[in-house]
Amino acid sequence: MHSLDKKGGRRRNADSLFSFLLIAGLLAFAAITAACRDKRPTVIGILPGDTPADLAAKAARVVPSERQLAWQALEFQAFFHFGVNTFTDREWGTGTEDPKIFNPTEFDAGQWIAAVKAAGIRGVIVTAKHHDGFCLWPSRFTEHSVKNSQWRNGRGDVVREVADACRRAGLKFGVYLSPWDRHEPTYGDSPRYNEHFKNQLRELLTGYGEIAEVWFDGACGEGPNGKRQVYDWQAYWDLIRELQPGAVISIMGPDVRWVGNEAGTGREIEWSVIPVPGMADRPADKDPGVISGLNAMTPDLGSLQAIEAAARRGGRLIWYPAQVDVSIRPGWFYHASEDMKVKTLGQLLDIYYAAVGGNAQLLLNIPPDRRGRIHENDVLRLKELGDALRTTFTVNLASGAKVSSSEYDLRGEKAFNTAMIKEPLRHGQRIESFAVDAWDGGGWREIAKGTTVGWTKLLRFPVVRATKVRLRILKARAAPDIPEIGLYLAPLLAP
Ligand code: FUL
Repeated sequence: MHSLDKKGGRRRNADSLFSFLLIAGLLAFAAITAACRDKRPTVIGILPGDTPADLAAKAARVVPSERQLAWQALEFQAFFHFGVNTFTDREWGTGTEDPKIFNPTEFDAGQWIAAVKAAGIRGVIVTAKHHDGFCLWPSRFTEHSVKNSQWRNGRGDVVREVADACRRAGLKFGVYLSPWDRHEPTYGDSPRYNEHFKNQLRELLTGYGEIAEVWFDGACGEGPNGKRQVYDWQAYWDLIRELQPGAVISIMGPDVRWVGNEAGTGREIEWSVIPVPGMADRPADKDPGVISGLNAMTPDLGSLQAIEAAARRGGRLIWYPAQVDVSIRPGWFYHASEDMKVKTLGQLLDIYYAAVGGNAQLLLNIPPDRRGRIHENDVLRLKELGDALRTTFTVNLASGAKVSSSEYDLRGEKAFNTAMIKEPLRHGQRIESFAVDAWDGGGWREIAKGTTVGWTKLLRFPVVRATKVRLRILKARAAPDIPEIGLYLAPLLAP
């Protein structure tokens, strides 16, 4: 009995040990799988030996970082170019301007934010320092700033007031800090200027609450005999990651790329997965080769052919989404002579549909005037734009539709002229081409088609009346997650 018990007891012990190990093993396996899922690579090496199928599979596995996803979800942001140029009527200052000329008479950051919020804008970026070196905040590291202006007797801080107004209104806040500085005497003395630049960055990153985006301009007009500054990008990026880990670093940065023009047009085919030269295992923010190795103006950046060509040289695939920056007026800064040249509602809608509806984020510049206010003409246009977008996108005629595979039963006949397709990007960007069909009672009729989808694809077409629609994925790099679809009736604009 005893021995039996013992044996039985031992067997029971062995059984429970086995079950314990099995469960522990399964749990460990699940944990490892989950960890791998969470840490799916945002960079994947590509090699000359990779086949087109290998490359498509690799491209489909690159995913955005959390900060990139949050940035993409903003969709539409405002740029504010404001500074000494506003008072000299120039686009690029020389750096020799007297700070006293900066004197907005009715400065009102709340008015800026209300104006852009009316357009549906969700974040803003202010030119804390443009190429002329004049700082809109009272930097401790230069005399060339608001502290030596007449505005508020030198006690004002534009960056603070805009940041506070954003917070009150629930908008994200970001800063443009021009690396090129025509005023700063240390510019061109590379190590000293790099320290100076980091000091200024630190002030902005620690003194104004959450910063959602840091925008580094690539422009430098020094010319052949000009100063040559070697920027320490890695040090700038490390500082941002340390002090504002949620901020994306744009243009001369690893998180967001310039779409390649300032006209408000994106690419018809816009991939967020882009091949860049550099070390296969190096995250984009640990290798400034990302910005030196990519020409953002190249028409085809992310097709499989572009990836194949890049793979022959060796490199890596990174998540590098596009931002479309464009001004509501011809210039970036305010010029009274452009008061009648504010883009029309039709032009702004075209830009919005191409950018936000073309897998990019729209950064629309609205320059405050010499009063320190957004001019009435721009305010009106922003409101018109917001009204048009709200009228269009408030009622989704496909919501509540009965969905079977990718067919949407609209529960009765609906009239629509706009479609929205969204690809769940958490798992990567995969769709290469698609078509939308409507059921006209007797059969399916193609009403729209397109190439890449990504964050959002917006399609406009003549009014369609249908009881059912379906989405056909024609080509994908890997099986895509089920896309979301929206159908809308946009009001017709008066010509
Ligand atoms: C350019 C600058 O030179 C312009 O002045 C403006 O700031 C634009 C957004 O970027 O590179």
